[in-house]
Amino acid sequence: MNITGVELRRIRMPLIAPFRTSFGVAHTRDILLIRVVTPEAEGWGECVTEESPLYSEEYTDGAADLLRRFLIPAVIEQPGLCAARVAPALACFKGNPMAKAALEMAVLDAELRAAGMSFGRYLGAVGDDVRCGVSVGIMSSIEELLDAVGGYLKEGYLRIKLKIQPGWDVEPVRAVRERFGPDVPLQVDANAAYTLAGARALARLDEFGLDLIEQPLAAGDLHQHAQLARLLKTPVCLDESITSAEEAAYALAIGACSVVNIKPGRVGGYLEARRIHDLCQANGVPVWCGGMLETGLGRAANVALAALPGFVLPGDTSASRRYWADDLTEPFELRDGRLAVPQEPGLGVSPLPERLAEVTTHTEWLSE
Ligand code: OSB
Ligand code: MG
Repeated sequence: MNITGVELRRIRMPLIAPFRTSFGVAHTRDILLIRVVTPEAEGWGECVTEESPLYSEEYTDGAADLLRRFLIPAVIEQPGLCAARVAPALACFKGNPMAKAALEMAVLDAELRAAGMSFGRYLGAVGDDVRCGVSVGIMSSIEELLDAVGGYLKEGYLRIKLKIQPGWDVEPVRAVRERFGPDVPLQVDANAAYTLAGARALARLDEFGLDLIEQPLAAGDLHQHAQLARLLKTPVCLDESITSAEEAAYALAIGACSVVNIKPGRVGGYLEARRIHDLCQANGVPVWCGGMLETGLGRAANVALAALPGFVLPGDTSASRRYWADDLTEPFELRDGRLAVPQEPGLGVSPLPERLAEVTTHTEWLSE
């Protein structure tokens, strides 16, 4: 496959409601899209960086600069490029997994559209739908939280994830358990807001029968996570800490976690994400698909990934309307707590032209 050129496009989409985590609050998403053009087909990539480097070191303007100056030139000059060659071609540039993942996703989409094969088929999906959970942000009151959780349960979500931080942990979890009962699959995500010194507060969550606690400590604190895991009954799951299959193998070997959240952007792409899945599946470690408030493009690929057999827990693969009044693509809709895996070639969905035009704030064309 020879790349004719690449478009970098910025879009701005308002979230249906603000989303608050321990590291910040998002009202809108300013998203970088990549469109790879080849003689046979076009492919779309969605970069999952946020506007500011609060979740990880990457941020959207930085990713755009890196793609423009280094990553896109390095792939455009490769004759006969395929998605599997993208990561090796970019390996000389340090870090920046989200920018790299977006470019690999666009190349893979073009390749698969040209070949008439879906993402799910290529990645190894089994079954034609996936079980979905929902990530519920930090709210300004317990009442507001209970309303939100009640609404999501009514829509059919199969598990609830509560964002927590010091001061918003035991009380919201207790309130959700009291209102909705012990049988609702429930988990929490701290986005690295605690230190090992705060382990006592986290141990107070043990009585609520949570399925897991996600990323309680800083991304680099693998050994502290291993210590914490020994102090808690609740299984520890890592998100921010797991940046590659190698890192996942190490984290599992030292007992830093017993569950893994797989986000393709965080690990440099769908191919590395699949390697982490394979590693975990071979070791009997449950995984689930995380999310980064994606549009229908990223959602399509995540749903395909989440259909791999080792994804035994419901993902943060929520329906379009959990995020957007109008998605960029045909909306993903929840049926019996599930989203359908797209079956058409590539991502199986494309931006709706009018919607794309409406939300675009900037475009830029790069060619050899
Ligand atoms: O930690 O999983 C996270 C969103 C943005 C950044 C980090 C996280 C999240 C979510 C939302 O929890 C997941 C989603 O619904 O896309
Ligand atoms: Mg997380």
